[in-house]
Amino acid sequence: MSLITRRHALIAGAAGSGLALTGCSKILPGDALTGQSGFQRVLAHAESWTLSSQRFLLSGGAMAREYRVSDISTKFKANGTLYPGGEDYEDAVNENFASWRLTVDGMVAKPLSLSVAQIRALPCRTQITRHDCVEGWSAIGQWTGVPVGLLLKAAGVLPQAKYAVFHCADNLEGEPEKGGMQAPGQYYESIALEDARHPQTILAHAMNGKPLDVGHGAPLRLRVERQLGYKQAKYVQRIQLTDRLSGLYGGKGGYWEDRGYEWYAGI
Ligand SMILES: Nc1nc2c(c(=O)[nH]1)N[C@H]1C(S)=C(S)[C@@H](COP(=O)(O)O)O[C@H]1N2
Ligand SMILES: [Mo]
Repeated sequence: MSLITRRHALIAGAAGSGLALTGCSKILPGDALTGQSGFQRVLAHAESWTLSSQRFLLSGGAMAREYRVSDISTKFKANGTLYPGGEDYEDAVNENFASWRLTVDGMVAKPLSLSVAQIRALPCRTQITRHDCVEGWSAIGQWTGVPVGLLLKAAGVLPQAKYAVFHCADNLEGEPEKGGMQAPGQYYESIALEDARHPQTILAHAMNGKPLDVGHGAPLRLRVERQLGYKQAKYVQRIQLTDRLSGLYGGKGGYWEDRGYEWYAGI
């Protein structure tokens, strides 16, 4: 293929694969958002985020395969925690996550605190991808959410930061019936900034066109499409930017990593 044809094919691909973000904002009454500086700050970066995603693709950046609507699995197993324990999460479900907040903090110039309503109103990306769990099952689902890179841009990641850590609301019990001896612990995950800024890395709030359900991580879960299932943190409350993983929980960068799994779980 000549360079020019290839370039045209890539540009057509960029348009077709939804790298231009679409607004999710129609869902919300406008006045719910006024005076929210964190929210405005994210919006202000949307255009430059779209451009950097297109540059990523044009420079040959590798995308996970995306599927068609007809490929979506009729059954997508929910795995690990299916309902976080504790009254706080129960209360959050009962009020439809009205007071749930996502914070972005740590090594950032301007920390963010956003409600779920605000996140749903931000520019979003929709992608149909295959989820692969190490337990030996896969499923294809459609995910809609705000690009993590856009949130990071708005928070102003400091140059010394190396990782994005995703803190979850659940304390996963060990699963001895599956042969494991895992001690219970808070679920968390971490990825390199390069993966956090990948165009397909999103904080999803919808699955298959509906608000994310509790089993699949309501109200917000990570999708980092070129990695295995256990990296796809559910029930995300906080994204922390840091330069080291050693001081957090077991020190290996994730709930399963602390129990022996690989940190870089590439597919
Ligand atoms: N917070 C949290 N995130 C999690 C888990 C979990 O137990 N708690 N399980 C992981 C594993 S092993 C898999 S395969 C996927 C399952 O996602 P699903 O429930 O949407 O299928 O979530 C991952 N993220
Ligand atoms: Mo998994």
